[in-house]
Amino acid sequence: MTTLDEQVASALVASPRTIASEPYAWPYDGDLRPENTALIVIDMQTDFCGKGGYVDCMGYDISLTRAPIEPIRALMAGMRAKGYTIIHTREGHRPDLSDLPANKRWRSQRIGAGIGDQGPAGKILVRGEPGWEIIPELAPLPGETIIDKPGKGSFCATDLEMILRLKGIRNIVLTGITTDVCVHTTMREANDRGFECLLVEDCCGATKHANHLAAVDMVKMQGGVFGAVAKSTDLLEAIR
Ligand code: C5J
Repeated sequence: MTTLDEQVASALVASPRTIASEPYAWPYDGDLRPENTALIVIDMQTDFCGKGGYVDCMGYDISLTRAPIEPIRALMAGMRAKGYTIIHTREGHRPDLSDLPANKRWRSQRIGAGIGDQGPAGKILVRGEPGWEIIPELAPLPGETIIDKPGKGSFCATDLEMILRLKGIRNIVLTGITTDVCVHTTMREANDRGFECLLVEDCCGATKHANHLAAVDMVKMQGGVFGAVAKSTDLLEAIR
């Protein structure tokens, strides 16, 4: 009589499941299953990729942060269909701004998009405001976890780690915006906690394309210092 763990281990030795990624075939041990892998979709909110949101108010080109919408939609549909855990995050602050550090507010005011101030999409980066909502194209399904975070990393001041551990998740697929800020911070936090991370490059975007490219490149250094990088089509192919 073998245990479930032993059966999984021998199935992995017989046929490991990895995807075409750089700098190594991910996950490192070939243990890619819906039961142990989550897709995290980071901050696909109007404030980051919609007209009148935070990024738009700062004067950045939102076509860069909108570029990953369609690839994320396709990846999310494919992973949902196979039973993978889907988690969404939203960056935002309490309406009374009690969780907004003064320096974060000051910096945003300097660039003309004060967090907590009224903008075309409501109060900027404030929970419950129109700009803070996840865009309709990528709306969570009922029952999917949504993590509300006051900072850039999804593990800071949230229950994300507890939820992942209780679900038995050890592989994390990262998508969303922005590659160099919230996606990277979350990937670093997850990697330091021992999660096996994959950045899906066409499912991310930054406010400056060169920063997106640099952030992708950083992951691949030192043999995959934060994990690996793949394209969504290769991930979809692997889980087909
Ligand atoms: C930023 C984010 N860039 N979601 N937030 O402030 O990356």
